[in-house]
Amino acid sequence: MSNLEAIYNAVLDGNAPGAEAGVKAALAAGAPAETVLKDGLIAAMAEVGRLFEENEYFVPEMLVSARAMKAGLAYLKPHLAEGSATPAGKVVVGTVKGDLHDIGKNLVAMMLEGSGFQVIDLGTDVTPEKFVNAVKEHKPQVIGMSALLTTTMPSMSGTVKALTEAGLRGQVKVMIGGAPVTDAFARQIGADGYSPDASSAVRLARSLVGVR
Ligand code: B1M
Repeated sequence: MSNLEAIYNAVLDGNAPGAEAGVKAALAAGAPAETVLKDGLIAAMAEVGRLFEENEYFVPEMLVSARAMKAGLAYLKPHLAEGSATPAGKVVVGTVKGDLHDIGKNLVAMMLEGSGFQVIDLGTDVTPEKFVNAVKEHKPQVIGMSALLTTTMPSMSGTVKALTEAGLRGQVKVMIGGAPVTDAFARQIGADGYSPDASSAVRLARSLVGVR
């Protein structure tokens, strides 16, 4: 079994030490961090989602798989950082109100930090008011919202409205992402951009703050 298969199986089995050991072994064998992420960890979570849809996995299985993914991700974090000497800007990130999914958001935060952004992570279940208060307090150039549930996507629109009502919309760019989110939805709610994954989120944030 290859190291990537070992990572994939460990995440599917909810085996956190196995996922971490697999990531360690794959990196030691020379696999690029991006490959370990995409073909090992992310591929496994996609399969977990499929199994959940097919009623083969239930919430407890999803939860232990998520823990295993996080264990692998924690070890991978320093290897994903692209590193940049110039501070690129400040970004406030969070998963929107009612939504507890944080793996993708954490990945985006990690990649942003790695490319030189200062990241203020508000965590999960973040209300529009909390985003507004964070903009007042931290004065970021960008806020980044993540949603994994179709039912929580409207909270992104709520946050854009709350920023407008607070007179802050002109001071901060808004970027959004998450599996059910689309470019069309971003345009519909008046966000400044959407990205489908963590690498493109970094490119988007850099373009929003005018850093090449
Ligand atoms: Co949930 N869940 N879940 N879940 N879960 C999904 C999202 C689901 C699609 C599964 C399915 O049915 N196939 C489904 C949503 C259906 C829908 O809305 N249409 C679902 C459901 C239904 C639920 C519950 C309602 C289940 C229940 O209780 N009956 C419940 C809701 C809880 C809540 O949030 N209130 C629930 C709970 C959970 C767990 C807690 C068990 C766990 C989350 C643990 C955690 O995050 N700490 C969980 C998991 C793990 C999943 C799946 C299997 C995996 C999500 C994940 O981590 N993917 C997911 C199925 C799936 O997505 N295939 C599913 C890996 C991650 C790297 O990808 O998050 O997409 P992703 O992030 C990507 C991009 O989207 C993008 O970049 C990331 C990296 O490339 N991105 C951004 C994300 N945010 C971005 C922000 C940006 C830019 C890009 O800019 C700011």
